[in-house]
Amino acid sequence: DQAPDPARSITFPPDFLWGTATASYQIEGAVREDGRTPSIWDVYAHTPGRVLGGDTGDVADDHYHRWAEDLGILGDLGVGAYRFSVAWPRIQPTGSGPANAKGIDFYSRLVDGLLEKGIQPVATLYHWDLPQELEEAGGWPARETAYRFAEYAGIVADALGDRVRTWTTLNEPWCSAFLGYGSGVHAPGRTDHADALRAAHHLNLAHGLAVRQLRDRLPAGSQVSVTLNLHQIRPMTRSPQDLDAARRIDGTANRVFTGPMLAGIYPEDVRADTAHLTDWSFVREGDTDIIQQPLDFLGVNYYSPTLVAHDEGGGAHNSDGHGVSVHSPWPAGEGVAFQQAEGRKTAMGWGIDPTGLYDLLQRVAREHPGLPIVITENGAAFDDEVAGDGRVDDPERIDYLHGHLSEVHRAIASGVDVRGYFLWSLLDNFEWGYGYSKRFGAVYVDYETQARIPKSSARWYAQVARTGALPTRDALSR
Ligand code: GBH
Repeated sequence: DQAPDPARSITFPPDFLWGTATASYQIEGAVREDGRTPSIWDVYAHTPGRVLGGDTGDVADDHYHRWAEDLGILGDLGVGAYRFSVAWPRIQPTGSGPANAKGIDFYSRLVDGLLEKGIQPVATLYHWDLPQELEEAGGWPARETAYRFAEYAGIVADALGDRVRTWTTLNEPWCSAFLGYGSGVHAPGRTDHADALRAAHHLNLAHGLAVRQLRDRLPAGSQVSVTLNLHQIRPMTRSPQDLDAARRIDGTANRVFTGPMLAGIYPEDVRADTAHLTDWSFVREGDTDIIQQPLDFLGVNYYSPTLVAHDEGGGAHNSDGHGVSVHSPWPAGEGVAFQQAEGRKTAMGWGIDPTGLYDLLQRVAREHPGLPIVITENGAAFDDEVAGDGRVDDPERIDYLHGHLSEVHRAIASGVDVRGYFLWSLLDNFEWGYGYSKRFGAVYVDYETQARIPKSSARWYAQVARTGALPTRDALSR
C-alpha cells in the first residue's frame, strides 16, 4: 500500500474502528447440525410464498463449515473488527435451559480465530433468529420472551465474555417488531399492529434485562450496546401536515426505542398516536427503569432516508422494500404516503443519499450528547456479475461507500463522536425476504460452488481500513 496523499485523501482518527458485519442466519447454513433447532426464519423461509424464489438459509454461505476460509478473507481485508451474530437456537435449542456445548464451541473457535489475527470480535446476541419454540409460546408479543432472552444473554456472556470485549444486545428491534409482527414481510410473518407494539416493548425489555446480565458477568472494560436502524425521516415539504406525518412516523420508527432505552420514557405522542390499537397496559411499573441502561455506545445502521408526506386517504403502505405486503409496518401510518427519491438507487430500489447519514448522526449527537456512536451497518446491493476474467468489478459500491464515509468524516469533523464503521456485508448472503437475489457483499459468493471472490470494493475498502484514510473515488489500488 502507498501512504495516503494528504492532498488527495481525508484521514479518520487513528483509533477509528474499521470492520465488516454479517448475521448468523444470513451466512451460516448447517441449520440442523450440532443440536441447532429451527428458528422463526427457518419456518418462515420454508413457508411457500414468503421468500423470493423459495430461497432458505439451509445452506446460505455454508459459513458454519467454511469459517476458517472466511477468517482468512477477513485477514486479507485488514479490518480491525468483525461484527457477527450468535444464533440463539444453536445455544439454547429449546429457547431455555442449559447451553448446548457444540453451539458454544462454534462461536468460541470463531472468536479465537479472530483474536489470533488481531481482529476484534463484536458479538450481536440477536439478529432475528428466535427459536421457533419461543414463537410458539407467543413470540415477542409475549413478555416471557424477554426473560428468556436475558437468560440466553447470560449464557453467551459466560462462554465468551473472557475474549469478546464488545457486545450488542439486539440488531434492529424495529424490524423484529414491525416487519415481523406488523407488515409480516419478516419472520414470523404476523400482521397485527397491537402485537407489533407489544413486541417492541418486550424487545426493549429484553434489551434492558440482557444489559443487566452482561454487566453482571463481563469483565470491567467490556463495551455494551444496542443496534438500531434509526430512520432519517424527511418530510417532503415544511407544511404542517407533512411535518406531522414525519413526527408520527418518527415515533414508531425511532422514539419508541430511543425513548425508553436512552431516556427511560415512552413518548406521550407515540402512546396517543397508537391509542386506537392498545392502552399500553403491557408496560408495567418499573419496566422503563429496566430498559434504560447506560450504554457504552449506540450502534446505528443506515442505508437510505425515509421520505414522507401527508396523504389524505393514504394508509396501508409497504415502504420498507422488504417484499410485497398489503400490510403496513406503521401503527400510526394512517394518512402517510412514503415517497421515492429522485436519482440513483441501489438494487433494493433504495435511494442513495449519503447526507441522510450525516443528518442522522447530527441528530443522535444533539439529542443524546455524550453517547458515542458506531455505524454498525452501511452498504448497498448492486447487480454484481463475474466478468470473463473472473473478476467482480463494482464501482457503484465503491462510490456508495465513498459517499457515505465522506459524510461520516464530515460528521466527525463537526464534533460528532463516531468511533467506528462496519461495512454490510463481508459476504453476499441470504437477504431475508429477497433470498439470494440481492448481493450486499464486499466479497462475491458463487452459490453453486461456494467460491468467494473479493469484489473491487473489497480491495478499495481494505486500503481504507489499512490506511485510515479515504482516497478519492478513482484512486483505487489494483
Ligand atoms: C439490515 O436491515 C439488516 O440488519 C441486515 O440483516 C440486512 O441484510 C441489511 O440491513 C440489508 O437489508 O422507512 O419503511 O422505508 C435493514 C432493514 C431496510 C429496514 C430499510 C428499514 C426502510 C424502511 N431496513 N428499511 S422504510
